[in-house]
Amino acid sequence: MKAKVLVLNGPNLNMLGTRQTDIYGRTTLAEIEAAAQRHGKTLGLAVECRQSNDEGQLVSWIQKARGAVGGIVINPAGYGTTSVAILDALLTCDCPIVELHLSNIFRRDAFRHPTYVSRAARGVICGFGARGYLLALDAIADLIAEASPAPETSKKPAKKPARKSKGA
Ligand code: DHK
Repeated sequence: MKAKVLVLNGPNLNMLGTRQTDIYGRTTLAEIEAAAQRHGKTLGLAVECRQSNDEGQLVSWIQKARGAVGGIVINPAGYGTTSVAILDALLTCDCPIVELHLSNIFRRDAFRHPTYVSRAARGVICGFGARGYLLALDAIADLIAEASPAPETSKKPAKKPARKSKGA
């Protein structure tokens, strides 16, 4: 069965393609999601994408994902630096979490980092634009593969020949 990966996008990311294109690029969220789903297929992952401008909605989706997905990619957008609630929800999940930002937040205003989400994330990808989502899926696919037990390859040990009883 394909492992499921949830790709979550926070506030204002529904406006990608027209919003501050010098920073976030011209790729729309629909294009990013389609590319993520295509890339997921090549990695053997079932990618489910969701976006919300509401903190509570994002928290509810993370709660539902708990135990049901093999990994989470999250671009928390503005909630990264404000939402303890999203951090707490992520901390309840055992699966690998990758935090993602289209822009390199470390080259931008200091208030954009650090983020709360980083405390729950296995790693952070930022500054690679829309390509970052594909990199995040690569990372999640590797982490899932590493965590799953390798298939049995060794042959059963050969049976010891039965000992001849004395006098036989
Ligand atoms: C997107 C946002 O909306 C900002 O609030 C973050 C992030 C950066 C991004 O680069 O994807 O600070």
